[in-house]
Amino acid sequence: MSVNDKQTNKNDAFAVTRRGFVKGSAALGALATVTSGLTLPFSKKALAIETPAKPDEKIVWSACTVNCGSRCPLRMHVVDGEIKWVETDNTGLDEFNHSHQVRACLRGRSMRRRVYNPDRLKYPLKRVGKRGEGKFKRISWDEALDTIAASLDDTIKNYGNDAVYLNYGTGTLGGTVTKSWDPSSTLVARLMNLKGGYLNHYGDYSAAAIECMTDFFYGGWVANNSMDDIQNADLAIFFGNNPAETRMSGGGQTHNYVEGQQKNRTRTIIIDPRYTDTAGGREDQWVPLRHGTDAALCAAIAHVLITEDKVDQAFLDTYCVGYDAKTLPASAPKNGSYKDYILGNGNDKTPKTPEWAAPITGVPAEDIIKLAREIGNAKRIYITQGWGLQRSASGEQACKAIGMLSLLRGQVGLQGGGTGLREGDHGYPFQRFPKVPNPVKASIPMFLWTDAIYRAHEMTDKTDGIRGVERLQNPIKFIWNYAGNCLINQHSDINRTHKILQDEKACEMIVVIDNHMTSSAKYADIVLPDCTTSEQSDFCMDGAAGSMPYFIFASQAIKPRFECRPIYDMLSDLAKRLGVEKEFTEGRTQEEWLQWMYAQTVKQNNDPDLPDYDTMRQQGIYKKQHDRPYVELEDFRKDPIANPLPSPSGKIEIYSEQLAEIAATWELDEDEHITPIPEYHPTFDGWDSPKRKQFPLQMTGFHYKARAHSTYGNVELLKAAAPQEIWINPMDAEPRGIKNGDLVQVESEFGKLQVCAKVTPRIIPHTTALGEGAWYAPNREGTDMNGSINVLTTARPTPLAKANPSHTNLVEIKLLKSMGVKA
Ligand SMILES: Nc1nc2c(c(=O)[nH]1)N[C@H]1C(S)=C(S)[C@@H](COP(=O)(O)OP(=O)(O)OC[C@H]3O[C@@H](n4cnc5c(=O)[nH]c(N)nc54)[C@H](O)[C@@H]3O)O[C@H]1N2
Ligand SMILES: Nc1nc2c(c(=O)[nH]1)N[C@H]1C(S)=C(S)[C@@H](COP(=O)(O)OP(=O)(O)OC[C@H]3O[C@@H](n4cnc5c(=O)[nH]c(N)nc54)[C@H](O)[C@@H]3O)O[C@H]1N2
Ligand code: SF4
Ligand SMILES: [Mo]
Repeated sequence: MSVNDKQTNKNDAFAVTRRGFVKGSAALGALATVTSGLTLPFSKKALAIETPAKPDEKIVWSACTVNCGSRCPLRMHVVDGEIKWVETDNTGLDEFNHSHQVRACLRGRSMRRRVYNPDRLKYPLKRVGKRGEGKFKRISWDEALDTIAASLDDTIKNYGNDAVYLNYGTGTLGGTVTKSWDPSSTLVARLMNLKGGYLNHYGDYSAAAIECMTDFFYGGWVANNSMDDIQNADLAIFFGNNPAETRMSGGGQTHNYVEGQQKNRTRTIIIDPRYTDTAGGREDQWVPLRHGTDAALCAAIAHVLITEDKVDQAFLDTYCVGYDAKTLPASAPKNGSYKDYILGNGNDKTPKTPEWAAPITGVPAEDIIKLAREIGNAKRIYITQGWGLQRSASGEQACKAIGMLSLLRGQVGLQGGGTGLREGDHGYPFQRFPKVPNPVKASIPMFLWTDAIYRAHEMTDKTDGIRGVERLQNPIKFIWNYAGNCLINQHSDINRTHKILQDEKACEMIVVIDNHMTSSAKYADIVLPDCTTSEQSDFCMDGAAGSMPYFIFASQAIKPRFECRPIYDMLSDLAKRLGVEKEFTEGRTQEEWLQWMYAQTVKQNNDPDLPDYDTMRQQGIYKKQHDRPYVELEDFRKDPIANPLPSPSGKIEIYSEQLAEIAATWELDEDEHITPIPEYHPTFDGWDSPKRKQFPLQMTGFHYKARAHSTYGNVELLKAAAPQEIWINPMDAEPRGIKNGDLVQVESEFGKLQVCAKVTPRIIPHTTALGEGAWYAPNREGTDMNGSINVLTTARPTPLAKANPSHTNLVEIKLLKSMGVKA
């Protein structure tokens, strides 16, 4: 399982997993190893630097549950029922690979400013203006819930349960009762499934392309060794992976990366169009490359490895299918192997030499050769990839192409090696809120939810990747939007979404459940004000942890503000109106559910160090230590016959017959490529697109330390610490008269925004970069004034996964106002 926002399945060892598969999954790895783990119980080795509480002050353990890939405890200092200040973990030894402190980042430490933010939702609201205008009137909880119940009944009666959709939302995915992702594990899903179900989606904004590709490559979700395994490698390569920003907590990967790299002085190479904070002087080399060209770079590296005889042939013969003619499936063309493609014996007759790749990637041929030789000569190579490069127009190809490098060098299943995919880690198995199965079988690719509002009737398995049924029966008429800002802010092409949501006859009802008046909340018909984590109790987890899995008991620190109610209470009330209250609550309160989940966890783990419920509440965090980093697919490596992969061949499918079948049967556009082996092809809106005449600059996005997506985006202090700005190289800024700090307009085919320029050689020429998640704030002309990237992005999906190519964009930038700021 991956280390990421989507830790659900990893820790969720008692639940049915979507990403985890049975053999070699981290979920089971965790179960298998946790009992042999080295334990550093809280009480024995704690190094508590307790800030003395004032007489009238209480300290309550809470947590930050946002989707940032980490998970942090917060210790709330409460006086007179108000949070006065926020600290973080102060337990455990501050040592690598021991019970280290899980320290919150600057965002979590500013939680007070989110709880007491002026944007806080106070009461249930009903829309009175147009969708998006933000005009609402206050209504009672009774009116809000009655309206929703009536609308749900109507929708189900008039269309069917498949007209009800649970929009993607990750705002509180770190909770258990409050969990907002994946949709099937939310309380909204529980309620809907008791009423006949809802339209499913598969994939997500994070990793849809790599998830889809690993299904064909490995037969299911596969992660990588945990990042602390870098201490066992000679060479570490980070393809578009930036843990210093995307895994910021002290409990997470950035800690493992920094400490592990230091421990072994592991040579580290960063491959990214930007010089990232993860590079930040710790790297040995930065290889800047053009966005969307990793597949070409990897093909050229493979060319050097093959021609210089650095390939682990025995590994490829034993564990893989389709590297060369020896293991190529009978159905494949004779010259269809990966080796044929690389050496130029395939249909394109083009050897993928470094000289071929240089003009595509922007990386000089001699640098590619040097890089390939380093890979060829290292014994243990920890190759890891982030997800930015697969959030691109050909993301499926890029992630598989990178995965190939670890295969060519036979690194899979070895300590200090890995799969070349995204880092995994040990998890602590924790009982989740029980799920109710969804009777509706239809499932859409998550990125196509807006399409399912207005063109559902034409969406089939072969045109739009519909699963479970051949074609959709009903358009989406009712949207639940719980803890998400994807109704507008986080979904691509905001101007398009805006238009689709304007039609109140198309999608008839939108319910938003949030803490703040976000840009998505402005599109709601009914807004329900939710409690924050500080205002209720929950178990919190699902953060990247390497060899130290942990969970947090977050207790209620303050009373609910205004008329906010916890999700469990509001949905229990709605369940009553829908006639399923007994089934929904099973007679338990939220606190009783927490007790139940904890009791189940204690029972199923058989872990003598787990404290009793009340002690756990006092203790706040429970940490478990493993004796070594997590190794993905270790069992498969040891014995591939006894532990086959769930792929059709039981092996790693470099050549996938399933993909060949899809390529032959799906309806694809001229510029869309699905291939059974990983290949590089030019893509729409890529570096060589004809559109560059009008929009000459590539623009990638990135996940920014200022926010977790849009969450924390309304905290002024954070905005000042890490301002929203577009990165542009001096070579591109100068001819446009742009200096550092100047106000610029960024325009794409889809829209316009204003933002300040960061003129820096940390981004390659002809590419710009903008952090995603700023709050959409259009002026009257529709130009966004806050630098919200999705006014510029495309709603066109990737060919195979039908995923969001959020980082593949073409723009032009012009100076609006010189600010006279010195660089
Ligand atoms: N252009 C571009 N777009 C992107 C991306 C990109 O890289 N580029 N990244 C994509 C990715 S990977 C993701 S995961 C998505 C993320 O998109 P979202 O899942 O929408 O994430 P957030 O923007 O953080 O929105 C979370 C919402 O939950 C709310 N919230 C927080 N805590 C609570 C709570 O306790 N209760 C309730 N009810 N609400 C709460 C917040 O106020 C916020 O409105 O964005 C995607 N969009
Ligand atoms: N602070 C913070 N942390 C977060 C989040 C957040 O919003 N804020 N979001 C969380 C979530 S939900 C997710 S899914 C993850 C996202 O994690 P990622 O998807 O890994 O993060 P990104 O920043 O989108 O991309 C990582 C790097 O890829 C680079 N990149 C872009 N295009 C290419 C390319 O074509 N090739 C190569 N080699 N590199 C490229 C970017 O410049 C960036 O430095 O982060 C999580 N962590
Ligand atoms: S935003 Fe992430 S890293 Fe920061 S405190 Fe919250 S959970 Fe931790
Ligand atoms: Mo994500």
